[in-house]
Amino acid sequence: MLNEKMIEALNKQINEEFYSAYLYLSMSAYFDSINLKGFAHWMMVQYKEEVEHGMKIYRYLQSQGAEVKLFAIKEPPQKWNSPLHAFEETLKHEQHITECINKLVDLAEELKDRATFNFLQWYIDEQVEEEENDREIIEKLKLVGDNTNGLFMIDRILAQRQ
Ligand code: OFO
Repeated sequence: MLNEKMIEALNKQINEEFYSAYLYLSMSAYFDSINLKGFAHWMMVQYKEEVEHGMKIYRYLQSQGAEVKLFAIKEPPQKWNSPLHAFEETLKHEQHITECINKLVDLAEELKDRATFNFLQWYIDEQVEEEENDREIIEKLKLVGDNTNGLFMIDRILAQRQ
């Protein structure tokens, strides 16, 4: 049985994950509007992953007999100054999510909640991977700068994301 504090924190994290999904769906629409279909595809895959991150917590709460509570999802931005700007914002957002996960792990430790501590390890690894992916794309975007051919080359690479 989970502690009330942990149930509340996990329900808040579901909201964080669904906001992440909403943010990346908005970015997908933005990239589509500037004809960068590969970028739009990459963000659409990311959107789906974030929904799954939220649903994993949703199912975990249910498996522990705890109540799932869904809160209002805040409105994401709709425009960015450039693809580089969008990815810099993505990395910033993921760093914020990493902090949220770290706080959840701290709480699990404080409460000696071993099941949740164990459950959260997947998210720790996932955050390392997500931040690394964002940093790689940022580096590529910085390398090509204003070069349109370079940008379309990255677009073709991002189109391949499964
Ligand atoms: Fe982007 O990892 Fe969940 O939020």
